[in-house]
Amino acid sequence: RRTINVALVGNPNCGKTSLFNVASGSHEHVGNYSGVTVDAKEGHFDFQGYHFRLVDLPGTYSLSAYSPEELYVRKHIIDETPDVIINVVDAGNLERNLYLTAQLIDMNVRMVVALNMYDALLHSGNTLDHKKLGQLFGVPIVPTVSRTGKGIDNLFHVIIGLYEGADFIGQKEEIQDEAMREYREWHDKYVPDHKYGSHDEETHDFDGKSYIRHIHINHGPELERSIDAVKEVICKNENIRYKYSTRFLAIKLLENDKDIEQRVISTLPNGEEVIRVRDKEAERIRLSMNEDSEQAITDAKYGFITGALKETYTEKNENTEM
Ligand code: GDP
Ligand code: K
Ligand code: MG
Repeated sequence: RRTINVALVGNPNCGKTSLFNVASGSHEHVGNYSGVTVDAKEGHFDFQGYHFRLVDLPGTYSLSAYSPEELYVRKHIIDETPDVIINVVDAGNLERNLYLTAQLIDMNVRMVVALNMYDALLHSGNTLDHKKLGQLFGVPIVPTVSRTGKGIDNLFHVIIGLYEGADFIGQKEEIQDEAMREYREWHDKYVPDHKYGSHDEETHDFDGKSYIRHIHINHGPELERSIDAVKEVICKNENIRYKYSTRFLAIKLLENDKDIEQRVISTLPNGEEVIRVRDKEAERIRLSMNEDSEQAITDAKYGFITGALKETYTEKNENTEM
């Protein structure tokens, strides 16, 4: 029987542990990891002929290196290489929750969004076109209610599909084209002076399984130019088998991430050169965009999220016709 390794990633209080409990069942063996300061639980269960190993990771708002939780989650994703990541998102707090989603997309991981607290969203009268939001993000989005278990079967069906290689967003040409058409319409409407919509295929050899992301979050022409420049100098090292997505490395370096900086310097033969190119690009961004590259990257991600939500999320009072 095949084992699918799955990790739960999401903001604090979005319902990760509830999802973990309802999926793994309270009778299953649950053991705390030993030797780590942050709390991560592991559970096992069978579904549709597959064995699942599910890890409940600590809650985090970001994947930067600013807290032990953030570093721990990032390290788990890189070192444990889960087959699929469930990004649990609180449907009542989309803008903040989707920031982490945008960072996971940079990492090029196989992922599904569990749109949790869906009961509260329905109850609020606000509406979300989650299929369209999924197209804009290039990630399947499945509504769930962790507290009752609603939607959890759907979620794990999608996970099996992702594991077996079905790319729910990008594989079928017509779906992809439709997604890109909507993406461009959204972009033209809401982002007149930035080009966020991006169709950039990147193959990432993730734990021996090749995986193609069809949609990246485009950070605008200036930043994308810098990301490409840093990526290019990283990719000079032909013999290195990267555990990280090189795009993620480039973005993290432009965010002045000290942990990634250390890794690059200590493991890449041309590490010093990579840092020099990063410094040059960061300076170019500071001059051309009039803000530091870390802030520019954050702003670009929030710009993308805001635009995507304008297109898909409607407050109750906007729905009411008078
Ligand atoms: P975690 O911090 O991400 O692990 O979140 P928890 O699983 O501890 O859940 C935080 C709170 O949200 C708890 O009070 C849960 O009962 C509640 N909760 C979790 N999932 C749902 C859901 O889908 N709908 C509603 N209404 N509440 C939920
Ligand atoms: K909690
Ligand atoms: Mg929890």
